[in-house]
Amino acid sequence: MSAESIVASPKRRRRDEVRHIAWLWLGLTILLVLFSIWVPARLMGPPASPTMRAVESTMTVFSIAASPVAALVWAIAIYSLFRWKSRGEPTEDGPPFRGNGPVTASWAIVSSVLCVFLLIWGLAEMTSTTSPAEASNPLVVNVTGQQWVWTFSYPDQGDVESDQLYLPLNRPVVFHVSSRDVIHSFWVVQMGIKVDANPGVTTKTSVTPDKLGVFDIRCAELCGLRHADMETSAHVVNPADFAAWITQNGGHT
Ligand SMILES: [Cu+2]
Repeated sequence: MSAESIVASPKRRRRDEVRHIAWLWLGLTILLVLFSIWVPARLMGPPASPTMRAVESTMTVFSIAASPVAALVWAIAIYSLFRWKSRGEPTEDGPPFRGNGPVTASWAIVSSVLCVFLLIWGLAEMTSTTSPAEASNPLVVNVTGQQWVWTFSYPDQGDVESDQLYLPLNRPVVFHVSSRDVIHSFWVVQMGIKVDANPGVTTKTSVTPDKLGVFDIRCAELCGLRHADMETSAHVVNPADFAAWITQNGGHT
């Protein structure tokens, strides 16, 4: 065996290892991208507002952007687990990342590009989803959290009060959210809105429901023993049915 072939063999082995990890990375990236497209946005049921649609597309885009990064970590971890396993005390350390110029440079560049992209996307989506507050003729609903129920009242409809939320289809709603005791969090799951309910403070959030049906309202802030039971329903109905419901409960439209 010549001197060159003895020197060349660890180099070739290193190249093979890098190639195997690259294939593993590619495979895992494809799997994670498919998962990102199909799973995260569907976990909370069909969207019932433009806000929720924006939230879901953000979840999908962020998951896709994270896929190659997560896949790289998993690929190296899985490969190390099976191929670089050392029985007993390891005799030598691997080559350090710090001294590897191309790796650190590409790591810094890719991370920066990803962060800037996610920041711009996040800010743009945040701006687009907070705009319904300025819409004309919004329906105002006061939301009060207390251990462990939600109460809704309609100040412009004769202070009708209910433990179920009723909303007319396609009309912007502004929620004035508060609490009687501890901190709760008002979360209308399929409408994509969630805001803290603080005692002595009114927080506002808004949404335009654009789908008929019954949706989930939960408390999203641990608030005591029966926090998990602090849930109710949001009923999105036709405007005529909403007016009828208000009248039935002693209010006026
Ligand atoms: Cu709670």
